[in-house]
Amino acid sequence: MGGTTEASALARALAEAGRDAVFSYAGRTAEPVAQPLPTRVGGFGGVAGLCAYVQAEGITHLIDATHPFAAGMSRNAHAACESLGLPLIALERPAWAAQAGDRWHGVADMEAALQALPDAPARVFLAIGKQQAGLFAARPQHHYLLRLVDAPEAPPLPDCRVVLGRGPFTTADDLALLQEAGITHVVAKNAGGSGARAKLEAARALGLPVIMVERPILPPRRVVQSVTEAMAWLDHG
Ligand code: 3Y8
Ligand code: NAP
Repeated sequence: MGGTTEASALARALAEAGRDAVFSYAGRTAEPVAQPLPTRVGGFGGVAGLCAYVQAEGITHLIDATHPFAAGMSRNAHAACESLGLPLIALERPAWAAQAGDRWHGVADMEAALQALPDAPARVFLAIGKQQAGLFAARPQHHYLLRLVDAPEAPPLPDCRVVLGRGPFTTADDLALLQEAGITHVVAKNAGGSGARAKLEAARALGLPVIMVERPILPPRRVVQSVTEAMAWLDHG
């Protein structure tokens, strides 16, 4: 189950090893990056749909390489594998940790991120995608810079500017973006990994505060942090 840089790296390793595997996208973006494996796109239809798919396809192992904030998918994968007795591991990168010079304000969820913004008008880089951007309409006094994968049908917020980008991003580009947009605050999810870290490096360089949303709590499952470990698990279970 893909949708991350690590999932794409795992797909390459599986293809190179000639393993019988299928890659799964939710279908959130218009043109997801092509994978070197047979690929399915779209939801399964909840836990029951996932169980039916696994049985119909004769799936023997499930690797949840979804983004740490794809909590619904991870919970469903865990429930389906529990009920079927199917081997499951998560391929998950470590959370980011604040470094010297970082000005992070940790919050539990996106609602708390909204509350953490100042009352006085600010210029906020909302690097959280599209699905939760609407929450920030409750604080219309700020200017929002949004980075999305696909162009939205309508502006997601009253005072906003949208830039399009799929990532992985570079520090130089994010530094230029934050400076040129006169950003005063960054809102980010603790995605971990390398694909979205650039904005944190840029914020540190500019001394900007980052409102960092912690990861959702997921059910206990076996987690590996590298493609090598995931491949070894497939070979030895
Ligand atoms: C559809 C597949 C690869 C995978 C690349 C990673 C890196 C770039 C960073 C910022 C943050 C954000 C967002 C982000 C990152 C990687 C990785 C990662 C964050 C694609 C992809 C799919 C999605 C879905 C999309 C969400 C959105 C989130 C944009 C492909 C590009 C903000 C998460 O328009 C929408 O509805 C977008 C929805 C879920 C979060 C949201 O709530 O809006 N990802 N992202 C996957 C599917 O359909 O199953 O289109 O090619 C994958 C990647 N996104 O192979 O190189 O590994 O994390 N994705 C966040 O971290 O906050 C961007 O802009 O700084
Ligand atoms: P989510 O809220 O956890 O899941 C909602 C529903 O979307 C799931 O119940 C499932 O539908 C479907 N779904 C999610 N991921 C899927 C996958 N890989 N294959 C098939 N169906 C999937 O999901 P999300 O947070 O929107 O994430 C969607 C995709 O974007 C995932 O691939 C994730 O890795 C990627 N992504 C998400 C984020 C993020 O910030 N959330 C960031 C980067 C990449 P059914 O119930 O119908 O099966």
